[in-house]
Amino acid sequence: HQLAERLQNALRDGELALYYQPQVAAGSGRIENLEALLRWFPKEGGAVSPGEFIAVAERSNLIHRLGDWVLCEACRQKAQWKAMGLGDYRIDINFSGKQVTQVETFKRLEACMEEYELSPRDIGIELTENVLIEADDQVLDTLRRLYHRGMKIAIDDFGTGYSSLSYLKQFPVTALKIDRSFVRDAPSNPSDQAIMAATVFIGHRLGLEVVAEGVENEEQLELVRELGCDLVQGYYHFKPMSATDTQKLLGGLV
Ligand code: G
Ligand code: G
Ligand code: MN
Ligand code: NA
Repeated sequence: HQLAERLQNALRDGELALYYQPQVAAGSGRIENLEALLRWFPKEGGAVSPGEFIAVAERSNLIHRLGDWVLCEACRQKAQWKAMGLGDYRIDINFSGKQVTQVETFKRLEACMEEYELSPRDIGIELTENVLIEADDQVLDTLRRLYHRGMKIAIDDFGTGYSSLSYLKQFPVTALKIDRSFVRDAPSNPSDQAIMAATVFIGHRLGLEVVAEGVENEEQLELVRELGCDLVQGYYHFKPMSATDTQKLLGGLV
């Protein structure tokens, strides 16, 4: 595949970057955490969206090298910001399907965290429901160990997968991220509101944090606050930003 080849060269030529999108407290708007989002800036050829090139990487084995780059870069960046005294913001990393089939993925994460002298509270993990349900016992044991060491583990795109609610009691998770498809129309759509209210209820009863994704305007913010979401992430507060811009933002807060 031509795109897979371009991507392989991009990895070698340093064309990849992590962007960061803050998650804020729903009530105060205070920045709490950062989600790391992979971006590709080709020196030649057209731009490719993350959705597209991550899917291509998933179909080849490139996803492992790409994923390893992401987790090490996130650890490096977190260590740097920590050393600079730029506040205590956790960086959350996305893991895709194939990565989570291999226990080595989490071993490399732990190795990188050790290399940069990070604690389990410095880095978080985001997994989708479909990915979690396919995780084998070895991976689940590793996730449980990380969970017990205090690492935050979020279910991404919650409510859009194929799994049943029973996994919420089996799997080591600390947060639910309500998919932005529910948030988008919620102000005028009672069904979306009902699903979000139910998610907040079940999440809180299970002791989980609930994050509303894709909040783009005041109406959506008002609603997710009323419904009791703990954290908010979306363009209304911040778009994903380069490391340089994120650093400026965090520097202005200390
Ligand atoms: O940032 P954006 O919405 O364009 O991301 C598109 C998709 O790519 C989202 O589903 C997001 O979770 C995923 N994604 C972004 N960065 C990473 C990454 O570093 N690793 C993996 N596996 N997926 C990512
Ligand atoms: O699948 P995941 O939730 O990890 O994907 C996050 C993606 O959502 C990122 O690509 C990010 O760019 C995108 N995103 C973040 N905030 C908003 C928002 O307010 N509106 C929309 N449409 N996309 C958003
Ligand atoms: Mn995510
Ligand atoms: Na999501």
